[in-house]
Amino acid sequence: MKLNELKHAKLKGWVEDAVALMTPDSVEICDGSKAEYDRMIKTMVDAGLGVALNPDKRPGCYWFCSDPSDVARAESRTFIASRKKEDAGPTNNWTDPDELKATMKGQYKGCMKGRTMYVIPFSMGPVGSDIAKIGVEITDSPYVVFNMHIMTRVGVKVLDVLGKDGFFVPCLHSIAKPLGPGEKDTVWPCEPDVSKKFISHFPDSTGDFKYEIWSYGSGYGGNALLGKKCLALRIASVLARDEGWLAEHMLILKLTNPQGNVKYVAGALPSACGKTNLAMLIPTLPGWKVETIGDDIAWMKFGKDGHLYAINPEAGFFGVAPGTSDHSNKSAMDSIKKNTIFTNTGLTEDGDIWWEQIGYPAPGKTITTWKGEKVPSPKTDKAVAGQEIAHPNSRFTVPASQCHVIAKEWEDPKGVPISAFLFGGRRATTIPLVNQSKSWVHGVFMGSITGSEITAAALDIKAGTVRRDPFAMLPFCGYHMGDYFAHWLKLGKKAQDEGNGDKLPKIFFVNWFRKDKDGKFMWPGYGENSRVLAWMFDRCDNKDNCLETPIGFLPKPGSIEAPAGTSAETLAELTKVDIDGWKKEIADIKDKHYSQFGDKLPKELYDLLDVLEKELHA
Ligand code: GTP
Ligand code: SPV
Ligand code: MN
Repeated sequence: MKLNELKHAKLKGWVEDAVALMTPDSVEICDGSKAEYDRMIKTMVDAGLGVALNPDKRPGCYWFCSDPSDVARAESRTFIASRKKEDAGPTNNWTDPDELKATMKGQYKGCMKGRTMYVIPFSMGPVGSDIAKIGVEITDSPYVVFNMHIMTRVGVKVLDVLGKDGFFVPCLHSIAKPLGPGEKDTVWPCEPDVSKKFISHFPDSTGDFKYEIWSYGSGYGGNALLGKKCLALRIASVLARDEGWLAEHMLILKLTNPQGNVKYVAGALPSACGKTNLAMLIPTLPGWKVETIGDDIAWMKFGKDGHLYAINPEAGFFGVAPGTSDHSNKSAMDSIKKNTIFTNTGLTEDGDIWWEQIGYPAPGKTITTWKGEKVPSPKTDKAVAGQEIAHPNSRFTVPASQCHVIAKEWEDPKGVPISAFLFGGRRATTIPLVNQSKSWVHGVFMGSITGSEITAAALDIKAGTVRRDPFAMLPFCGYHMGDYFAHWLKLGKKAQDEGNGDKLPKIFFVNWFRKDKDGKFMWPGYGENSRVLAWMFDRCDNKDNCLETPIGFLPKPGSIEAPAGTSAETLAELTKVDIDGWKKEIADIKDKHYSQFGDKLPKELYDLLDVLEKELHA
């Protein structure tokens, strides 16, 4: 399709302006077809930037490696450029939107020389459904085009829904590597100087568009696939605030108990803290079943019946590769046997992928690392820090429809009614295995104080140290985090005022990541997490399986059976109140976390912190 065939005048004008600014050699409007997908991959493979994997082992699969500067989200280069600084809040980077646009326009000037500009119309959510939102991404990266094909719904059908004047979020993206005459890419093209990358959001611009996303210099993941974190979380969270719904960094799963009763659970865990794994979990508890609705993002609205309904706005999974094995996540391993894009994993001699903790040692004498170096194949699959074969944030991109445990209702535009929320993080100490909130407000309190060890999913911060990541939304909330807490409180209060308080999801906090004094995980995790899901399921039915404590409702002894290999003492340790640990936790929240929100912090939350402090000292 050609540019002049676009029927939507505003869209056409926007693309024409981008062409004038970025001066690509040609322009293509993407149709979302399989032929287009194949052609984009071929462009990269022919240029030597990707490798077709062995079709006997991984049919339809490809291996790509990025520049070492471009392996994860760049949080320090992510901006919420609201008109007023205070609307971005203390947890976001802010720059004046006019200044930022002026800077970025300077960078965008001529940035697509020698390349094709692709225009990708995409839908987050089933095409044409009331809850879906349309975006259009302009990019000069074929890699972005085929990943967007998998992660979103792309194509002409989206333009049909847009019609002549439908709403869309413009998403501008360039890898920032113009080509001179005759010049060819020899490595992953991007801006290698991290300080020149930008992932900018304009949530309330007054120009032609109210919401805009401008990304420059990175071709990787959430920096470049702009439907995901940029649109479906940062911009959508602003829309959700204004329109009374929720856009969250949450997996959605369908849980069926041995009696055949179903509940849907949505869970927020920070990046690389277990959402994909939980969404596809294979229960070790007999008779229980987990099916997947989504693994990263949930959009939720109240239905007329007072229940909160969730959809997964995405169409694929962009999952963390290392740690994925037949033991930890067989459903993911089965899903990625074909038609999958692998980025920054290792490449074996026989044309297959490999990563740390894949469950078997690398075959063959040598293996190619994500940096393209041939090294001796490791004899075990254990990770060795600093000698990674796969980058710790290496990922697979796979269509959700290829997942064997995808729930049949995963694309239902109505969504699924949520019975329980879980929040959690990666905490070596203090935080128990599971803890139920005493009320909606207490649940919001729990979400607001979430702490987690930093993982490799973000580029420029130190992995391993604990930071507060409220609701797992720290890098993804498009406005002031204090207002975000207030939004959650407001939705709960509204439901209660309308007599629907009992239909609100119950709220839980989980921690799979406690460690013993030798640094070993105390809880086996993965499939064994089904024991916690089962306990939560019964809690939703008000079963007598808990004890009230100052921090919340903890499992009654015996209500969760210890998995094989976990002693009763360990389980008791995991489910008790660590009074000293919590005292430290509270001091940290007061001094370093809540203090930054000033009078934007809802009083109810501060009050709960005071109550908790008093009870722990009593
Ligand atoms: P994003 O895609 O970055 O949002 O990550 P995610 O939250 O989906 O995390 P994912 O499920 O991909 O897990 C990240 C890492 O945590 C992987 O290496 C997993 O093997 C590991 N992991 C997941 N669940 C568990 C668990 O229950 N216990 C332990 N010890 N590790 C886990
Ligand atoms: C995350 O970091 O939470 C991800 C990966 O899901 S990315 O799409 O790169 O943001
Ligand atoms: Mn994520």
